[in-house]
Amino acid sequence: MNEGAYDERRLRDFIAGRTSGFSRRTLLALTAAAGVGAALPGTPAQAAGPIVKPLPADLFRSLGTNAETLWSALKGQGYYVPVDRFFVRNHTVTPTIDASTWSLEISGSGTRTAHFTLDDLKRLPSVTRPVAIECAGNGRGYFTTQQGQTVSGTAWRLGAIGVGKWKGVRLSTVLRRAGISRHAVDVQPIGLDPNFVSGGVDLGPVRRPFPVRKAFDDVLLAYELNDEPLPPDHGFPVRVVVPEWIGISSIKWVGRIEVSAEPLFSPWNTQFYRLFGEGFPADGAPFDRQVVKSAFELEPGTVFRAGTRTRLTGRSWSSDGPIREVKVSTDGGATWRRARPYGSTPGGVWQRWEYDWTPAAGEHVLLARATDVRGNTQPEVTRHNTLGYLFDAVVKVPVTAA
Ligand SMILES: Nc1nc2c(c(=O)[nH]1)N[C@H]1C(S)=C(S)[C@@H](COP(=O)(O)O)O[C@H]1N2
Ligand SMILES: [Mo]
Repeated sequence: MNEGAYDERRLRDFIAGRTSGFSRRTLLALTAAAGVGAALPGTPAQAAGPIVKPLPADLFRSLGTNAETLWSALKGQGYYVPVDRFFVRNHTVTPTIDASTWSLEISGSGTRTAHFTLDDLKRLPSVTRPVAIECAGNGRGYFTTQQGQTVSGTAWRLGAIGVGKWKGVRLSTVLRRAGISRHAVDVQPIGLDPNFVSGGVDLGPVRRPFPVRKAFDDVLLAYELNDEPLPPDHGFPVRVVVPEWIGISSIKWVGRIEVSAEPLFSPWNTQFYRLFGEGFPADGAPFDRQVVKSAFELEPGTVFRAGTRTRLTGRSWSSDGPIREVKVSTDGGATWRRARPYGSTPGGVWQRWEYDWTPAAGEHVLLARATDVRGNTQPEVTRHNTLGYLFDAVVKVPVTAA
C-alpha cells in the first residue's frame, strides 16, 4: 500500500471510529517522514531535576523519573487528590517555563496559524471539571508479581492515578478562534519538555495525536489544578486534559498543537501505547480508554490489631461511567460482600467506599472488585500484553492481624 492509499484508509478508519488494521512499518516510515522533533524556537525548556516537588516517603514511591502516590496517603483525603500527593509521570524532567513569555501555537495543515498567551487563554470562557489522569501502565507491576508474566515499563502498583479539579478553557473554543478548517481530522499537542530518547534513538518531544472529534467533545487546556495555578510537575503553565483517556493523551507543558488535515502519528500511538503480544495484531492493538480498577487505601503488609473492628477504605473507578457496586473479600476471594459507597462523586470519576472488618489473628488477603454502571467489571486475570498496559484484574493485598 502506498502512503496515499494508506492515508485514505486510515482516514476512513478514523471517520468510522476504528483505528486498527494498518502496517506498523508504514507508520514508522510516516513518523520519520513527518520530520517532527525540532524544539520550538524561543521557548527554552530547562531541566530542573526529574521532579520539582518534594517526594516524602510517606506519600510517594519513587520510580526513576516518576513517582507514584501511596494509597495509604489517600486515606482520609477528599474526592480530589491534593497536589502534594498527586502522582508524577515524566518521560524526562519537569521543565522550567516562564509563563510571561510562554505562548501556545496552533498550526498545521488543518488550521490557520494562531498564538495564545496565558492571559489570552484566561480571558476566554472557562470551565472547571473533575477528571482523572491515569497512566495506561497503572498496575503494571501486578502482571509480574500477581500473574508471573514479563512486561517492560515502570512497575507501578496502583498509584499512577489522580483525580483533580481542572480549570481551563475548552480546546474547541481555542481551535475555533484559531480558525480550524473543516478538513481537520487530527490534533496533536506537543510538550516543551526535553526530547525523549529511547534505545539511543531521539524520538522527539512527547506528543500523541487524537481525533478532532474528541478535541471538540470534552478536552480542556487547563491552567489550574485544585484551585491553584498548575504546579510545575503537572504541566505549568498549561496542559491538555483529556477525560477518560489514558494519561499520555494529557500532554503537559504544551507549547504547540498541531492541527492536521491528514492523520497524525507519533511513537506514542505506534510504538508505545498499543497492545502487543500473543493474540494481538502484529502491529499492536490501539487503545485510548482506561479500564475498571479498585484500590484499598493502605499498603500491602499492613498489620491490624486482631479482634478489633477496623474500617477498610478504598476507591474504585472506570472510564466508562460511574461505579455501580464494589464487593470486598477479606478471605482471599472465598466470600464477597458489598462495600458501602460514601461521599459526593462530582463527575462520577471515582467512588470512595468503606468496609468494616474484624480480623482474626493471622495472615489475610484483601480483594476489591468494582462494576460500573455499564456492567464492566474486574476480571481475575488481565490478558497479558508485552508493554503491560490496562491491568484491570482484582489485586490481592496481603495483610496481617496480630
Ligand atoms: N509533555 C509531557 N506530557 C506528558 C508526559 C510527559 O512525560 N511529557 N507524560 C504523560 C503520561 S505518560 C502521563 S501518565 C501523564 C501524567 O500526568 P501527571 O504527571 O500530571 O500525573 O502525563 C502525560 N503527559
Ligand atoms: Mo502514562
